[in-house]
Amino acid sequence: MSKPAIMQIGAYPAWDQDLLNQDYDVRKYFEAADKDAFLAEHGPQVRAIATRGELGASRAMIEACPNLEIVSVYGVGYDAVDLGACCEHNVRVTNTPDVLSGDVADFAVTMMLAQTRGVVAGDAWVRSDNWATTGNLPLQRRAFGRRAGVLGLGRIGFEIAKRLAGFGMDIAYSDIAPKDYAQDWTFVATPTELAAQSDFLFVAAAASSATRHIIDASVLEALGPDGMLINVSRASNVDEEALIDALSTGKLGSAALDVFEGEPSLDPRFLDLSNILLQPHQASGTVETRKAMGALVRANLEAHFAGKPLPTPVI
Ligand code: 8YV
Repeated sequence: MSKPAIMQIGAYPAWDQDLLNQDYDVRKYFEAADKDAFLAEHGPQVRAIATRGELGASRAMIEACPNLEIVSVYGVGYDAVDLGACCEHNVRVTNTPDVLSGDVADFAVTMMLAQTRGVVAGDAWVRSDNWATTGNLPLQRRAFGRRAGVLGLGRIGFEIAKRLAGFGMDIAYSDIAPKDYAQDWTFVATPTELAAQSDFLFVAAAASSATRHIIDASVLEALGPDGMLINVSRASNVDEEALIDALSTGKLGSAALDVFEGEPSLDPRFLDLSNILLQPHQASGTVETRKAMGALVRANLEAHFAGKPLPTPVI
């Protein structure tokens, strides 16, 4: 039997690529110089799209594949997949929830600790010989015992809050409604109120049109000159223009970002700010988690082509 044709939107680690190549006739969109010509040539044969969270699948891609049955996302976030187009064309969508929550939460807490204790600045201090010539690194701010807010207490937000509890922090969260599994933490109705009672504000909400710029100028102002914003969700959840303004005028103390509008490019003004920690969208980037994500992408494809229930369906 011939292998089903798959359109792959972005690169995967070699261990995933080898296994995908074994079972499918893989057409690599990301290697094509002329994307339109690629879609015209391969689209009609494609039965599945394998993509990544931040790359998704656009309406143009979906509609270029009239025989498309499923989009399998390597990532928990599926905001970049045009779900409307998928529904219209009867295309299933799967993602990779749960397997990455622990690593993303670890990384959010790592960014908080690194930024509040000046870990990156400390490394530069030693390397530039400032330690010997100028003296000690200026004093930093503590993490333990302070106030944390988590915006979006889903799978990842819950893991972040659990870790923060270990630092003796006073934890509040905001979500559509209070969560019955969050008895120890304070529910706050709005992002602005949450920011006003937080020293560290973690953004862990799944991105959608409803959450676009949910972190706006008023939330940043409420977080204040002593506050820190940590974003491990999607850039669209934060108004970057307002963030750059708040960081450069001192209305907001500092920020730590793993995600950017237009990544891997980013607004060059971020590079000129000393009160921000910049990371290359690597919160889920461990060998262990990425192997589990790749396995789940393949498990969903395999189940689909075997006519079995999908392990982690979105729609
Ligand atoms: C990945 C992600 O970095 O899970 C998501 O939604 O954005 C990330 O885990 C990405 O999908 C891998 O490229």
